Amino acid sequence: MQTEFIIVTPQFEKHIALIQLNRPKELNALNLQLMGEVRDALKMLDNDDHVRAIIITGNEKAFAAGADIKQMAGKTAIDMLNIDQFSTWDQIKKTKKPLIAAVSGFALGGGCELMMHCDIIVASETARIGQPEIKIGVMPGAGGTQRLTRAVGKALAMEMVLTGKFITAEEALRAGLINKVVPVEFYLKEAVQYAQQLAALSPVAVKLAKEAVLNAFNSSLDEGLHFERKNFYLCFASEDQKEGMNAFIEKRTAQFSGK
Ligand code: DAK
Repeated sequence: MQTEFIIVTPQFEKHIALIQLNRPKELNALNLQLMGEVRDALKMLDNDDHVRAIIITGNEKAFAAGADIKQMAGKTAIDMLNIDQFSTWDQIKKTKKPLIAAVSGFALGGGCELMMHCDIIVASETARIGQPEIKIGVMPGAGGTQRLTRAVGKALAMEMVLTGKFITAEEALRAGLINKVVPVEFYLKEAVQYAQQLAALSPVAVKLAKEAVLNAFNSSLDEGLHFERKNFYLCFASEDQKEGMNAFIEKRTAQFSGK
């Protein structure tokens, strides 16, 4: 895949792919082309049978400092409507395989929103996370008001969205927004460790479980339980279910095939 603003490594490690946002001078500001590249890479990796977990990262200074303000500044509402960035974000949201964010430095605006599209979030102690759109006269547009509120609750979400304040990685961890904070030299390694754990499991069960957890945000408890039940039954259609349970009984490590 030809890319200008991201680096895609489909076999970063066995079964693990890496997408690195790569506009360092602009703190990985998410211009339209970069977002299109992320969308296309995720689609490709989601369809690649060798890949079982995908890490998205930036660099030490920035995961991403938000959508590209310079690209957006002169746009009209109709330009924004016609560009239809939502279709790109909607496609990213459809990724079935587990996404792990390895975050260091700034994760702001669209950067925070991209981070929140990931299923597991590892951050370095230097991470600064926020939805500062209010300071440039707009508001979050890619799910920030919804995903952030569901993750951290009304009080902190209001504070972040209405004042634009950044929070530290430690604060994000305490608020339930992220999974782990590590010293800056380890944030990618830690993300790889999560990916290795996931890659060793049944890809079928991981996908179905991810889908069921995400469904919790869109459904009543009863609807969610019903959905979970269907996915639970579906696990029993896989060879991986037989392999996983037999391996337990035979006291050996399961070898999951994704079938
Ligand atoms: N856009 C464009 N360029 C950016 C940028 C951004 N978001 N963030 C940083 N840069 C550029 C700076 O302009 C500067 O470029 P030069 O001046 O060197 O050419 C370079 O990166 C380094 O930045 P600074 O010199 O400012 O670095 P500092 O360390 O002093 O400050 C900072 C770092 C992150 C605190 C600061 O750069 C900053 O406040 N950046 C803007 C943060 C921000 O407001 N982010 C939210 C943007 S709005 C949607 C989907 C998503 C969105 C909207 C719609 N749809 C689906 C419809 C998302 C919107 C947003 O994210």
